[in-house]
Amino acid sequence: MARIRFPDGFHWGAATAAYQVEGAWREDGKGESIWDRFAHTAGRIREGDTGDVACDSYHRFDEDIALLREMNLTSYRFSIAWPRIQPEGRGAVNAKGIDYYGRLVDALLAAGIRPLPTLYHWDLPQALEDVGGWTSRDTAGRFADYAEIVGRSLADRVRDFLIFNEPSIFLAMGYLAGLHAPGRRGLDQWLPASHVVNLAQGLAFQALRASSDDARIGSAFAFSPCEPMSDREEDAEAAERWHRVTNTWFLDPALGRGYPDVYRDDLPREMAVKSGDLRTVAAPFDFIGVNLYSRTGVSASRGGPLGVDANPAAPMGFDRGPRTDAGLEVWPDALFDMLMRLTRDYDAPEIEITENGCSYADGPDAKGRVNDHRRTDFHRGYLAATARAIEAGADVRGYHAWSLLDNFEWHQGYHERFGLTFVDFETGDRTLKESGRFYGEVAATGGFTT
Ligand code: GCO
Repeated sequence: MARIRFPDGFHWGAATAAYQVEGAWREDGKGESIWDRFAHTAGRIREGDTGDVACDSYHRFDEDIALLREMNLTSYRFSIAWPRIQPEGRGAVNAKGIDYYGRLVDALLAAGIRPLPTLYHWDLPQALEDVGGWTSRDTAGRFADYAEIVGRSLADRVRDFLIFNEPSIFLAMGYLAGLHAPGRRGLDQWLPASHVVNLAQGLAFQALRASSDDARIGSAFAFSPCEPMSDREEDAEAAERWHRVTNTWFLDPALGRGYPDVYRDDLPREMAVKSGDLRTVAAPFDFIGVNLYSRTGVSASRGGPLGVDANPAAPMGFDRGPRTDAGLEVWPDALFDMLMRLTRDYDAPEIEITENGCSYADGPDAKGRVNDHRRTDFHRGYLAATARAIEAGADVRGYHAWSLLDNFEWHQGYHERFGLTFVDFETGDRTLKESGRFYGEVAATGGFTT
């Protein structure tokens, strides 16, 4: 038996996102978001599910905070819905929206829990989409205005901010594959949109910094170590190219390293990069948010714009570890490897694990207990990997389980359950799962025994 220990002051947290949990989609002056529009469009979401009610956290956040307390957690990562703050994505501020997040923050602070808001977890105001969305440069300026409002309203009580959640995912799913809102498809959408998001990130960084000198600012990126699926040289090269596109496309420009040099010569033109832009995208983050679920198997391929086949999930990809219900391989070394690579490549930055978790469908047994032992095993494995990385020199300050609650899992609707808490979507009732109890013990004692 060995004792896994975490440093004193380590942040023990759980994460959610506005559209996935809040519900109240048109209450108190909230504007329509691209996710409202998308989910209300027939055929987009599994079984026609929507986030109209979701976990009803807009009305039930006291229960959410009670769960955080029951698990002894010290950090809550949630996101702010831009269309609650500016219903049309520009102009006048909706006081009721600001008031909602102010009340949430105050209640967290009163419970001794650090608020960690994300400014953008994918719910762009539909009014901005109607005039070009993330492919329009103007959206970057609108996002900076919104960031300024959030800073002005909350920075007196909130110190830690995340700007974006997973730009690589929302752009790939929403602008390349068309599976997420706003359902656009094509490299000619993805390329300019990814540059506008980088511009927005730089401008929002400046706006938040202006609201408070000691704000601690980061973004949460989707990371997944890219591993060649064979020992062929060309697969190794493909894996490295894919790493630079998926893992660092939104990090390197922010840190002054420009766009990863992996693509075609005419890239800057296709992305509509203008002179001076590489200064605007600068965002010298105080910490890097790491969202990580699994590793990605990569092989060279003649098809596809990057000459790469990348397989994070079933039926392709690696399958040495067991698979979660979402088809991802359980592979704790993925987290260790990624933390160490960031530590090496970026000079030991401060890191917060902003998401890590798994989907399993377990529900209540006859006694009402949810014995989701596979989720407990998952967190044991990834937490042990985190502790190992800290010992090896990674500066990891916190860990946030995705998710506090079972919630609306994007185009999969309510089909995938990622929560430490079971949610009955008929009644909204919440039941802490056994994995939540385990995690609560870890948070209370600063470690666990293997
Ligand atoms: C993401 C988002 C979350 C998801 C989670 C599970 O990573 O896609 O940040 O909103 O719900 O990752 O897929």
